[in-house]
Amino acid sequence: RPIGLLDSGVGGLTVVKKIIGKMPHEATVFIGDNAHIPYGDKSKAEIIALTKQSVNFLLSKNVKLIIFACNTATAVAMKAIQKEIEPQIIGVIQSGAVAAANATKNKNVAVVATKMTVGLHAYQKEIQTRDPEITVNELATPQIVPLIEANAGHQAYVSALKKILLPINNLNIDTLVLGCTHYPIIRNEFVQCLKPGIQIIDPADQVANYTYNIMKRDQMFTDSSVKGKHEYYTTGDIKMFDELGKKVLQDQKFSAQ
Ligand code: DGN
Repeated sequence: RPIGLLDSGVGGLTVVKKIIGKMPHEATVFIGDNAHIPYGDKSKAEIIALTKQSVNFLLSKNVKLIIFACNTATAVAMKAIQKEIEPQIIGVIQSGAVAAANATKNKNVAVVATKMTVGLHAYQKEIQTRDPEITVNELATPQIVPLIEANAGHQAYVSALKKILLPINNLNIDTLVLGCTHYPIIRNEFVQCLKPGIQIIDPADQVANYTYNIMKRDQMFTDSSVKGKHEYYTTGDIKMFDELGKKVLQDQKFSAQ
């Protein structure tokens, strides 16, 4: 049985990449709800309803585990939906918070994410549960996802990030969490626009380790003599999804459905 992953768009593919890297024998099914991007500006009820649709799609694919490869869906819908379904759901926020709490030396962290994730203080709560002394500066950056979904290109990303990251560069932080799964796609541009010395946390690294540990504990691994198959679905424009998917996964065999 495959591992299921969902996102509101192509951002979740950054998590798929880490999962495949960590567990190459596992099959995966990904659904990107590109028709309804961005989730970050929608109401809670809308986000829950849309996330449920993607979950039902993944359940129809007989997945053994579901990863919410979307911070917004994790913050809003994970707890409610977990109560209704059998397979375990793994979100990205808890993992990102653990990684950030472990990484910061000066106990001053920033998080960039969608309006919804920031409005719910999802990262602040999780990070401060681990260490109440850590200051968590949260910044909503809704400008970035539409640029990435439109494949806007290096120059567009750099000029947007230069403005967006100004307040972050003026804080005395040593750690920045990419609290939206789209952002690692333009990690190089983040590095270029951030003050030197600030370390970047991609929660997906920790998500892959966490998922591996859960699957080991519950003996959920598949036969390691076969290489996993990967399926990619979108509710939106297949051509665009295919183009971006090939770029994110650097896989010429990537094929959207
Ligand atoms: N990729 C989603 C997240 O991690 O929150 C957000 C994308 C969006 O809907 N704006």
